[in-house]
Formats: sequence, structure tokens, C-alpha cells
Amino acid sequence: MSRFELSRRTFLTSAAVGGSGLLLASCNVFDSLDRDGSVRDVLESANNLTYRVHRALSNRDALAEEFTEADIRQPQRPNGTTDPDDEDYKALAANNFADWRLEVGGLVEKPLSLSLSQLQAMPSRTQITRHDCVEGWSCIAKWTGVPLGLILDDAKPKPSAQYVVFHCMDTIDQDLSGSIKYYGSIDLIDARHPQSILAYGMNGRSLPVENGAPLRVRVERQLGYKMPKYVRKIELVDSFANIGMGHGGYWEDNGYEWYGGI
Ligand SMILES: Nc1nc2c(c(=O)[nH]1)N[C@H]1C(S)=C(S)[C@@H](COP(=O)(O)O)O[C@H]1N2
Ligand SMILES: [Mo]
Repeated sequence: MSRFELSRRTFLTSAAVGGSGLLLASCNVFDSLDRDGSVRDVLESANNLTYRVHRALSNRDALAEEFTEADIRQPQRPNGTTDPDDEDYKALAANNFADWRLEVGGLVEKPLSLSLSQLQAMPSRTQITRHDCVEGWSCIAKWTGVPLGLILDDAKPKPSAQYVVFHCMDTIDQDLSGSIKYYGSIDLIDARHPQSILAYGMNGRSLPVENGAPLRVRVERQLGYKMPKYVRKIELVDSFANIGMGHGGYWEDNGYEWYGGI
């Protein structure tokens, strides 16, 4: 299946889920840099450049642009899974995520199990950034959460750890062996970037279910599909070989680039 067909399929699915033009209308244009086609160019470059080339050309430590409250013009358009139909998720949501824990494991010295209130008691970072989806829309929103680097400092990745894998609670697809849960991954360079946070707040309120409650990833230098929602577990690994179909994420297993840099 070509990438075009794949994104078109996704686009049609989200349109169907939206049920009306309303959802699409809320955020269906590129925000702030649409007119000269630069977002399109940027999205193209994410598809065409390999991770290695991208890394050589861009400064991985540079900050993504941050905006002001006045730049927030619409709600964050929900995309992909917006209301997980999984029983375990629904039970946790019914209790306001009081029983939810973020597990941190794999190649770490000290596995962690953190409640939402423990995460909220940690130092936080708030940033107003633009979310760019590969399907061709963007939204500016304010995100609040724990810097991922602080979680890593506590868990202490072993020297062999190279990637951070995020395991999610939502079923995104079915195959012969059963239901496939969304997952994704980044490397330790992006994980330790100052704007990489595990967000529990959006636009001054707790993160809504449609945008990934109770916790979702923000990796502001990459495209939307690199920011898993409904996270339940973080796993440090040295390879993706034994996870999913081995490409480091649900969309990567379906043909998207692993490095979705913008
Ligand atoms: N768990 C999970 N995370 C996900 C997705 C998803 O379907 N499930 N979709 C991804 C895509 S393609 C985008 S654009 C963003 C959408 O985030 P939003 O709903 O807050 O706009 O979430 C990303 N993370
Ligand atoms: Mo996306």
C-alpha cells in the first residue's frame, strides 16, 4: 500500500469518525505558515530524508517555535483514536485514572510505577507549540507535563538502552493474532530534548480523552504520529526487533518513516 493511500485511508476514517464537517472544519488548515507551502515542503522533507541525513542537517537540540496564548485559535483537533473502546481503558477512565500507573521498564536500573498525582507533583513544563499532522493540518495548543528527561533520570537507562518505546492503551487495528495497540518510539536524544514532555494538561485543563488522557507524549520537533496518546508503559530498548512488526511504531510498521522530523 502506498503512503498516499495509507494517509488517505486514515483521513477518510477520521472524517467518518467525526461524523460531520464540524470536526474537520475546526482545524483543517495549516496554522501560521500555510500560504507559501512551507508546511507541505516540510512534510515532504520528513518523508524523503532519511533519519541520518536529517540528523546531519538539523540541530537536534534546537527548540521548536513556541507561541503565545493569542495564537491558540481553536481546540486541538483530535485525530487517530479519540475514544478508546478498550475495557481496561474505560475502567480506568471511569475512576478518573486514580488506578492508572505509568510503568517504566526494560533496559533501566530502576523500574518505576508512577501514579498521575506523583507525575503531577514533579517539576512541570508548559509550552505553546504547533502540532503538525502528516495528513496536512496543524493546531497550536498549550501543553503541560513532566519533562521526559526527569523520568529517565529517575529510571536510569542502562548503557545499552537506545530507544524509548511508548506503549498505549488504545486498539488501533486488528490482525490475525488479535488486536494491535498503538505504540511508538523515539531515541534518547529526542527523549532528553527540553521540550519532550509527558503531558497531562492541555490549554489549561486536564488532558481530554480525545487528546490522550491521562498522559500523552509531546515531541515538538516531530510530526503528530510520533506523539503517542493513552500511554501506559515506557520501555527502554536497544532494538525494535521484538516489538510489533519491528519498525518502532504502529505507523512505522505501516510504511511511515521512523524519524518524523519537521
Ligand atoms: N495512542 C495513540 N496515539 C496517537 C494516535 C493514535 O491513534 N493513538 N494518533 C497519532 C496522530 S497521527 C496524531 S496527528 C496525534 C493526534 O493528537 P490529537 O488527537 O491530540 O490531535 O496523535 C498521535 N498519537
Ligand atoms: Mo497525525
